[in-house]
Amino acid sequence: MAAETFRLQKVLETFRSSLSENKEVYVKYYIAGWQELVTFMNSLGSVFSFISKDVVSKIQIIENFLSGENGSHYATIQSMVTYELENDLVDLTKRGSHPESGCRTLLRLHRALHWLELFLERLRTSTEDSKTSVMCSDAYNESLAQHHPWLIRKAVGMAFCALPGRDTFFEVMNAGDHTQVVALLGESLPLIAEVYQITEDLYANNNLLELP
Ligand code: 1PW
Repeated sequence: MAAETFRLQKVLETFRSSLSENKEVYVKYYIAGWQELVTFMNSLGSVFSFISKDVVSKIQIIENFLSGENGSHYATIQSMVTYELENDLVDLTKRGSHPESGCRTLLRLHRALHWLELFLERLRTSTEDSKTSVMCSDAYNESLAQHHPWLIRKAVGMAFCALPGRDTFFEVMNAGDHTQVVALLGESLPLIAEVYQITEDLYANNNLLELP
């Protein structure tokens, strides 16, 4: 169990802080947003631990870049992409001397953010008899699954089956009653979607969407 309690409000706040005035994405807050989501996954029980472990290790890789000697180049996703590309720090076609570049690591989180966005949108518009496992796997099949090999898809599918029900999800979000959670989701989702789209366009313009 996580020591810290999750609050949906904090996710909203970190993603809000991640957007600069000229629509660049601050890596520090993007990662902080993910950190919150890890706390969320951990509150859902141990079935999610293999998923959150991978996310945690990716957060760590990016944090190491941020606190390293070239950290200033990692201030925004935009500056990271420019810096890594200009300095040949990205394996573009197959994994070689830069297997864990900031660009490829963040791309994994970026793809997962799309899943999260689709899932939270389903949760927001769900009804009492909607099943979290179905919402989660529909969102997954529409997004992240295309990037995962069979074995991972199987394991992820199994984790979904063990998910708690809709009421527990709403409770874990820790943002008041159902109506309040739905309202907060309605406020958070456009922000998450905007951060996602900015990153998607940046990666697309630089041909980085298929980094190995
Ligand atoms: C209920 C809210 C949950 C939202 C969190 C979504 C996180 C999804 C992460 C799935 C991870 C499954 C296990 C790890 C798979 C890795 O192989 C994969 N990582 C991701 C984040 O997709 C790809 O990373 P890799 O192997 O290319 O380093």
